[in-house]
Amino acid sequence: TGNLWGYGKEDGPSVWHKNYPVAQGDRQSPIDIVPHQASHDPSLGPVVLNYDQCTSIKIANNGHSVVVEFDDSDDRSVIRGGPLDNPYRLKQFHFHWGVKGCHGSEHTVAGNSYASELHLVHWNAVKYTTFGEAATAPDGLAVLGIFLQTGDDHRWLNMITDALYTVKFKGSAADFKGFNPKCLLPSSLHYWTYLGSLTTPPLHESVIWIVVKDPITVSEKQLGKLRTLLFTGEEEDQRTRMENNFRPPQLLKGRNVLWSFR
Ligand code: 1SD
Ligand code: ZN
Repeated sequence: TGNLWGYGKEDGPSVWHKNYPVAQGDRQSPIDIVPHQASHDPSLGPVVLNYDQCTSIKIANNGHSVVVEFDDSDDRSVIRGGPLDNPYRLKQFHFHWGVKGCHGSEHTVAGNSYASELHLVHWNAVKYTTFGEAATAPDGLAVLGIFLQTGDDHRWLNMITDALYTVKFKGSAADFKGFNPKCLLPSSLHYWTYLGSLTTPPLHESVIWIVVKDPITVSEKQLGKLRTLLFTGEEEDQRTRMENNFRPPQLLKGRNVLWSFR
């Protein structure tokens, strides 16, 4: 189909290095977070999210995930604090998930996977003029990662899952205004942080990762709705369900993981 990469047998994470050699680089993501090997950094403050009510614009299927995009033309929705030297603007959020409950997150904790992982992607608009420029700079992006475990229904995730029928096919998009992702976060934002990369090609080593320790809870039924999305476009004869769209943990290569909580 002319796609350079995907999550299938022939185009999945194990072959990404052929087209994207940085896949074998020194600061790749995700990683396995081993809590007792992480260092406490008492100078790390809390992360603070200033998310305005009204900056979400649309929901889209980009062929790899479902993405909610934001108006990032000003500082109305930013993350600050923690390891960040200045505010980073919210650009979009998306999810990674598996086929059945036990796998699906990208980061793992002491070797354990969660069912899914939410990524809120922010960029450094103080130092860089466009998202694209920031995405190739070592301090260009800040991604907040939230684990999803299975259990009860998550009240606010329904806002997303109810809109999925509009973006079933790759390349489809629909209006999605006024959604504040704050409702998808756990009550504590205690986190681990380390320097890494995008987890999808082009795998740029430009991300300050902030991975939140406490998961949110969503139901198996809600995850099932994510799995009704398709990797494929409306015009393609073959239909492939969107699932297992996660990259497995990469080598730490001497990096330090820091934590902020007690
Ligand atoms: O998978 C996303 C990808 O869709 C895109 O959003 C990219 C940023 O341009 O980020 C990656 S990830 O590293 O946040 N998984
Ligand atoms: Zn992601």
